[in-house]
Amino acid sequence: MKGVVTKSTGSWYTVFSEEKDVIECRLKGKFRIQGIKSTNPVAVGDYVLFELEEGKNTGVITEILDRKNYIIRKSVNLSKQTHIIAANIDIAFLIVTIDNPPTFTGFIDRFLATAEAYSIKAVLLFNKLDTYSDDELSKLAELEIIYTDIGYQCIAISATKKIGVDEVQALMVGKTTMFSGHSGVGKSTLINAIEPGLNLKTAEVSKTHKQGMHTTTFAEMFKLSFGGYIIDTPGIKGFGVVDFEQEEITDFFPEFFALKSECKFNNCIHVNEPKCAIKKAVETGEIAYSRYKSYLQMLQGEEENYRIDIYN
Ligand SMILES: Nc1nc2c(ncn2[C@@H]2O[C@H](COP(=O)(O)OP(=O)(O)OP(=O)(O)O)[C@@H](O)[C@H]2O)c(=O)[nH]1
Ligand SMILES: [Mg+2]
Ligand SMILES: [Zn+2]
Repeated sequence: MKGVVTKSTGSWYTVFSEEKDVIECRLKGKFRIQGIKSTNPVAVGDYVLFELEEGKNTGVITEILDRKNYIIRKSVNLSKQTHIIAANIDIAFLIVTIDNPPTFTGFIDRFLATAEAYSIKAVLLFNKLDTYSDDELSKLAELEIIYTDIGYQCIAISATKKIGVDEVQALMVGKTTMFSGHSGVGKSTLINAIEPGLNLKTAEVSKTHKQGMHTTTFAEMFKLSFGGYIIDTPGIKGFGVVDFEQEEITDFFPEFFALKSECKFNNCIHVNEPKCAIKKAVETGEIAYSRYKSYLQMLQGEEENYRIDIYN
């Protein structure tokens, strides 16, 4: 039987199938997927083949079908292990809040670069619009210009006041989409606004630390009544990128990629080389300085420190 993994909690996988509706499955033996060393061989969104276990209400996953794509990150803790966030996604929405909690450009750019690397369409949602001060509104406008200019759709929304939610929903119809972002940005709240029947657990952001409470603890995929699936994910602290080659990082920044043929050296990494079109574009303001800074950090393999404000 064929099904799709909607949730994974350690050794058990919840699989949704036409024949059986929902069934809890385990993995058969040892599973290894070529080329990926990850903590989870099977991810939410994976299509799998499974067999029923005799005399039980459970199943055994025997095969993972080819993935259209997947998005992976390196945990920023000591283990350095990689984790597949989700597979077979049509759009990865990154939910950003300017404050409460703050989402900085280093984090946004790592997420976008990773989506580029794995050929996944990414859209930025700026949530909690109802709470923005004038300063925050101008920061929002600045970010919207930066990201729209380089080809990313940006939507300013309020999940609680239902501003812009219809526009997000329209993009989700008939697709498998994913909400990602720091804890407390409103991923689960937005899903509740779009599909109220799901009634997902949400929690207030800590007032003293401006951080979310890590309310959602496992990625989970839900079927949408208007067609399609949404994957809610647990808040992520940092987004460690997975071993990119220095030279290929340019290709994951679309506005760099568009200019790189104008660099004097075709293996230019845009740091110390003369006649570098990217550095020149940063000087003239054609490329945003925050993007260049994120690029340099990724080049140096630095883990982003998401508490440092790098809007400027
Ligand atoms: N004012 C305002 N509050 C919002 C909005 N969206 C979400 N919130 C609040 O933000 C808090 C966190 O929301 P959650 O939906 O739990 O956030 P999450 O991204 O799912 O967080 P994790 O599950 O911890 O990753 C809750 O108190 C929500 O009510 C919004 O548009 N405006
Ligand atoms: Mg949540
Ligand atoms: Zn260059």
